[in-house]
Amino acid sequence: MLYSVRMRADDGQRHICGAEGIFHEKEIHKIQSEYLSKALTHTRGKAKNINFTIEELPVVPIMIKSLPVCTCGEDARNTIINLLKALKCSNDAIYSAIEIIYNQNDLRGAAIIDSNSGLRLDNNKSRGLRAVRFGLTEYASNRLDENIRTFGLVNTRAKEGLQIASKISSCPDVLAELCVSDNPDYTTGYVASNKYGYVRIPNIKEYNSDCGGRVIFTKSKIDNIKKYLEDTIVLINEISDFKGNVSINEIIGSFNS
Ligand code: PML
Ligand code: MG
Repeated sequence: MLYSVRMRADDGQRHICGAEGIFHEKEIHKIQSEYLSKALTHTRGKAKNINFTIEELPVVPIMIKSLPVCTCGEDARNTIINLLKALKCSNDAIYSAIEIIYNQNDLRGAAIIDSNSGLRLDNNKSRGLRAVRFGLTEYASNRLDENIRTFGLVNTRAKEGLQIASKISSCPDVLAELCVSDNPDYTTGYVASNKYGYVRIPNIKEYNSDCGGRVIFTKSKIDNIKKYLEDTIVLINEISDFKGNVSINEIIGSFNS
């Protein structure tokens, strides 16, 4: 039997952290204690409320492949803007996303932005929409660990980031996602899309800043996205290729030639 295990922690006022996955019954104890340690030792501060949701999956999950991964070490702001422009997000949409990510420090889920008008479609400023009910098969989890080791990435961060980005991009209404970790000591973020994959961007924010969050760019109505992100159960059963450092021109150029 498979279970969705989710944790969310706050300090009474501000979001501290969350974690999530799909696991066999025999793994739940171990995972719950890992999530508890994460909440109690987080660099955003001391958790005062820690909530767990553990539920048996009511239906068989949709199986997907993770996004391909690369890293672009060029100027972070230019990389974000160039990738999002190449994905046909308007300037208004790109600048509203940057404003949300860099000027807000309490966004728990993802802000949803119309990729043309740049208007924010979800109506709860600090909540956003949280993508939940996703995980990895044991095979995919081991393959992902191997790749993360080979490419010298930070295991927990990249592992969580790639899973959530792969679920979000598998939603047919999503054009792109921009993510900056809200952890003050983690300064690598990404732009994810079906077209260009999961492009990791180092130095995306200042060290010690607790800004961050996720913005999802869409062309459709909020309802379609909300249902998919919150309710559809997605399990990653295959891991796509990993690459090392790739230039922005190679990323964008290889699709336009
Ligand atoms: C987070 O901490 O919530 C976001 C993780 C971003 C991961 C970027 C990476 O691949 O290293
Ligand atoms: Mg975080």
